[in-house]
Formats: sequence, structure tokens, C-alpha cells
Amino acid sequence: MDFKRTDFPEGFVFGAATAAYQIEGHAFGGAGSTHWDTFSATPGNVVRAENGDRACDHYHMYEGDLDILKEAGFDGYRFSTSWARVMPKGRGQVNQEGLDYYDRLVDGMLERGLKPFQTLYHWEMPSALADLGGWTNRDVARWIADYTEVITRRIGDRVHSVATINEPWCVSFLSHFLGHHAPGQRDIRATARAMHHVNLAHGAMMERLRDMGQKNLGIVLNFDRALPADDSAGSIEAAQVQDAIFNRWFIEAITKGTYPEEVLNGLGKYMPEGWQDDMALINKPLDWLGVNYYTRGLYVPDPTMPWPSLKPVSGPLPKTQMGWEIFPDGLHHFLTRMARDYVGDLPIFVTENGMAWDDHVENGAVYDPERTAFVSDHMRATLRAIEDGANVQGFFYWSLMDNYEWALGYEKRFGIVHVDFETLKRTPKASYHAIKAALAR
Ligand code: IFM
Repeated sequence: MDFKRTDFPEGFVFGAATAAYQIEGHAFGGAGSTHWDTFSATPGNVVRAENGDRACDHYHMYEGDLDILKEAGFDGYRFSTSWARVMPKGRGQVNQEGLDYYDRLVDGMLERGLKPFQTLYHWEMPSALADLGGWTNRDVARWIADYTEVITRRIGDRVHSVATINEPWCVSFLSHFLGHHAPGQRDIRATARAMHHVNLAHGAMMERLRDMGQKNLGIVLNFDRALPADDSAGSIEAAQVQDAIFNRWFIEAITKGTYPEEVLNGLGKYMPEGWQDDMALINKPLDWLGVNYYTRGLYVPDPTMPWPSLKPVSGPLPKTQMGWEIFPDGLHHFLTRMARDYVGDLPIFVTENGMAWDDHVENGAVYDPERTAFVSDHMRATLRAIEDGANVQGFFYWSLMDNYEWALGYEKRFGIVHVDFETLKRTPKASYHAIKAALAR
């Protein structure tokens, strides 16, 4: 590893991240059906129709998994709580077993000296609310604020920080325009509504948390560097529009109370009536910002398509198992850009960064030098951003262990810990050991 703990400012938080549906086993403990359960049960949506029923069985194996985190020398653990585990139908009845589970989980972190970084929504829309339109229904903001209150009453006294929503672009655009994630819609009107309601929900959750006196609140946004594939005017414009959709829509709403013109040009006429009146609730101060970063995309115009009339083309850089180009400069770009253009001195956390690789256990070990190099290069990019003035206070590797990679099932392995999905055996990979050595005090 080309970095060590002491290269970073005192108090910098090193951690790993996971999400509830991807690891817990959603068939256990009284959790309700989510739109991922129905999406994956519908032919053609998910590789081999795999679902999160058992996943890594973290629900039963969490103690050992927390030991693995502690053993690595991590300071924090970014986890999420599942709405449908806490409230199986999304509203009304509360699942005490679910609350008890999160209670034990948080205590388990604290016993091991790990700071709990909670995310409230990492994509488990309860099916009963999906029936009512899910993210396209404006009432989602009230429903999710109520869930926020229920789970916060139980564990809010012990979590270190709370993020409202993970990756609003995936929740809205990827899932309602591109149709790749649940609920798998491809509809511009649904997209405009989801893109706005996810911001509105963030605002309503923040308001509820502030009213409850909860501290250290933020949101986790994902960013892909959008670049023109060539120097033509058309490609430059395509990259600008992509950047506005992916990288500016959410952060500008939250920090400035506005939406980029480039996106309103396409979505404006499909937006819910009176959306302008919601911007004040959305534009409330954060305590910190989470940045998820993985890759870049190269764009060209596509005049054969309606708005946004653009498409990505394959780039020349080495790629991960996801087919994503490895581009650490993009992380430096977003960390410094967020500080410069949006959040100033506010603490920024790299809440996700990592890579999938086709890892195998051989002689009881997993040799993954590609991942060690990836982590090293992105840690160096983070250090450069700190030197250039960004107030970055932590870095969470995605993911602690191989898990359910949504529409791609269990094939894409992001973990620093290998999981055998037959036996559920955990095997820390070489990258895990390299991180452990870099973090040693
Ligand atoms: O697995 C996902 C995670 O749920 C959200 N961020 C990106 C990861 C890798 O695709």
C-alpha cells in the first residue's frame, strides 16, 4: 500500500461500508417485502434472478463481521438500516425484531471501538409503498420521515453520524429513466417526480432529525466524472448535460436551492406542480457531505434519441470487473470541486470507493493486487485533495465483503473480504491485509 495512517490528518476516519439489503438476508427477522424482492422475481431484471433473501447472512453473522472490521484497524463502519425491516409495510406497524437487531448491531460496533455511520435509505422501498407509487408519490417524504423517527428513537443516541439517502441519482434516474434498478421504470414523468421527491424526502428527513435533536447529519451523493469523448462541440455539450444530471442536480438543490437549467430543459415540463415551493426545505444546512466515487464516463451526442440525446462510449483506461475505467483523478476532482463550489469547509467523507474483481480463493487465500493498487491510488488522490484544501475527514472502502450487487447479482466482487455464497465462509483478501498493515498504529 502506498499510504499509511500517519500520512493523513489526526482523527481521519478509515472505514469500510456495506448496505442492509446487500448483506443482511432480508428473508430473516420479520422484514417486509421491498421493491428489490419483486424486481428480482421478475424475469430479465437481475442476473440469475438472484435476490437478497440470504445475501451474506450478516443478520446472523454480524458479530464475526464486526470482528473482521476491528481486526483490520478500521475506525468506523458505514452501514444502513432497512426501512422494510423496521416497518415491514413502510408505515404503521413496527417490527420490534428489526429494531432489536439494529440495537445489537450498533452496540456491537461500539464494543469494538468502531464509530457507527448510519445511512437511513439504501434502496429498500417497502413494496406496500411501491404499490402507491414509491418515489413518484410526493407523500414518500412524509412516510420516510416517519420511518426516520422510529429508527432514530431506538439507535440515534449511539450512532456517530446519520446520512439520509444513499445515491439519489440511483434512486431516481437509474431506476426510473434507465430502468436498471428497482422499480425498473423507463418513464420521463416518473423520473422528474422521483428526481424531485428524493430531494424533498432528504429535506423532510433532515427536518425531522433536527427537530429530534439528532446531530451530525449528511447525505451520500454519487459522482461520475463526465468527460467529452472527443473535442467536438457536440461531445463537450453532451458531457456538460451528463454532468448536470448526474453530478449537479442533487448537490445544487441541497446547497443552493436551485436545479441546473441543462436538466430542467429536459425534465421541466414533467416536474410535479409547485416544485419551486419545496426548494427552501431541500436547501437546509448539512453537517457533512458524503462522496461516493468509482469511475468516469466519456460522452458523445446521440441525435437519434430524445433528451438528453447522449450516450457513453468505451474509454481506453484499464477497467474493473464492472467494466468501469479506473480513474483516481476523478476523486481528487470531486473532493476539491465540492469544497470549492458547494460546501466550503464542511467536512467531506469519501463514503464509498472500491472495485469489483473476479476474485477466487486459492489455497485458502485471495490474491488481489489490482485492488490493493486501486485503494492505494485513490487514497493518494484523497491526500492530494486534502493538500489542495478540501476538508476530507474520512474514507470508507466499498465494500467490507462481497455482496449482492443489485441487478448484477452475486457475481461482481467488491469486498476486501471474500464470501463463499454456498458456505458463507469469509476469507480476508490480500487487499484486506494490505489495508490492515497501512492502518497499523
Ligand atoms: O453496490 C453499490 C452500492 O450499493 C452503492 N454504490 C455503488 C456500489 C457498487 O456498485
